[in-house]
Amino acid sequence: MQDTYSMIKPEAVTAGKVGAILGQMETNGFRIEKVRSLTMDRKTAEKFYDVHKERPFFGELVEYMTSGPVVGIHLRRDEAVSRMRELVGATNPAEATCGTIRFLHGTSLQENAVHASDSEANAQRELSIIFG
Ligand code: FUP
Repeated sequence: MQDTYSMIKPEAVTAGKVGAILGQMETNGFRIEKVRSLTMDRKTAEKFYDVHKERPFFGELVEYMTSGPVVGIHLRRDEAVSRMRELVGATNPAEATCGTIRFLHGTSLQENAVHASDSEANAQRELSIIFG
């Protein structure tokens, strides 16, 4: 069994997609270990996306991710990290495979419905930022 972290982003929470997205994760074999609803402050969002701090979209990304409530999810299954990345789909919803979470619920490159950890080390790092 492997742990991963996912986060439902503000536009999907506001649009009432939380239940559908959690359901899709459970249907795909993930066990939900913890769920936390929160609004990230600037410091937390900057730490969370530290890897992108030199990228041109960093400021907008932090602005967006602190604009409303998010839902942080600690999930578990075999090969959780790679399987969640598959279920989430490409970063840009317009390029995401049919049936993926971003295909179904994302609205733009920035407002792409969910985050999913891209490695086991990042999953542990992100879980500790959000769940302590
Ligand atoms: P992903 O791992 O698929 O979430 O994508 P990245 O780590 O590359 O990017 C993190 C987030 O930054 C994306 F979810 C959306 C946002 N982003 C932009 O807003 N503009 C870009 O050009 C690239 C990413």
